[in-house]
Amino acid sequence: MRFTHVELHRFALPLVRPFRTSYGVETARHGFLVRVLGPDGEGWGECVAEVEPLYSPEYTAGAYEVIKRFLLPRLDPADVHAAGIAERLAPVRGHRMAKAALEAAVLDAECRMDGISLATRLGTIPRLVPAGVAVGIQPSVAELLDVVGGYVAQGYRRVKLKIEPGNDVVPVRAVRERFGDALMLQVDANQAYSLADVAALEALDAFGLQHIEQPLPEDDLFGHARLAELIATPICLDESICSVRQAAEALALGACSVVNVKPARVGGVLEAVRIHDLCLARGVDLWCGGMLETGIGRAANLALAALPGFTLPGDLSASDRYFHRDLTEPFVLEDGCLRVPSGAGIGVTPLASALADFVTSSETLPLTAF
Ligand code: NPG
Repeated sequence: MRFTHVELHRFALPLVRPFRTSYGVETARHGFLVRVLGPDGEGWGECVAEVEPLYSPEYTAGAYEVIKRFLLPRLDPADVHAAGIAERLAPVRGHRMAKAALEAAVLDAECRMDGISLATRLGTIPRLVPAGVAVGIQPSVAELLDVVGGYVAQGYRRVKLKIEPGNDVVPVRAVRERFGDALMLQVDANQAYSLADVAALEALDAFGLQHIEQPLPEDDLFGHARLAELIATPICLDESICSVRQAAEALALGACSVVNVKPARVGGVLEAVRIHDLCLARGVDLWCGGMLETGIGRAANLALAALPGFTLPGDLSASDRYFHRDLTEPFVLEDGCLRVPSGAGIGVTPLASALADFVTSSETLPLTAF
């Protein structure tokens, strides 16, 4: 496709409730949208990097700068193809969230031009996808039970609790006791433990968890493999897996038996599809992670999660779990599921009124041949 301009729109969107993890608290999403435009059409993507580099080394202002200074100049504006973008941008090391946002916008534009949904392009059909919900660390067990109870009543198909050392066995036991064994329950540690904490992690074996996500530091595949021998709860990796190669490596080492894939973390939805294909071929359970996306990022994640290898509900929740108002028409729960948009591309666009209210600055960058 031919593109002449790229727009970057920074936004600030308050969260309905603070989201506390082992690495910090968030009260609002501060991200930016990428819009590619040209004579052949336009498309939207969302950059999910966080304000501070606490979940991963990337952060919002850095991703913005990288797109402007290093990624856009590498595109040939007369001939941009989503399938070739990753290779084109490969000389720039890392910065996968920045690359993923740009690829997402181009992919959306291509699908819109072809009049097909992103789900169709990825090889599946728009359908209902089971919705899961991630629950931040709460100030007390009573508040945790209230929050989880609200989500269970809404029909979420599984619940993920954020945990940290000292804030694990007690809340998990309380949730299990209140909501029973039928609730699909998993925990996410965001790298907060070490092998020295094996006793606490072993204690979680009593609660029939679907899995524990990323207990140890991201670069410790051997540690995860060792831990897998010491505890019964299956291990899922998130931060450790940034490419299909790393996914294959983690599986080969026995570092995990479940995979979380986030397009942003692995450099784009097309690499995420390669991880899907690997997990499907190996019979490994897979689910789609979330990074508090607005409707723009969520729509793309939903299209991905409609692929057959996504065997577990993802961190894909309705808009009202995150925001009072989304940037797009809201995603709503339908019998514990979210509907993959069937319109062309990601099937949604930002609402002008939401952009007017939540965009804090916009910039238009001409694309010039280099
Ligand atoms: O539903 O989008 C969601 C949130 C799911 O817990 C969630 N995301 O560590 O996986 C995570 C966490 C996260 C949020 C990571 C924001 C990075 C940014």
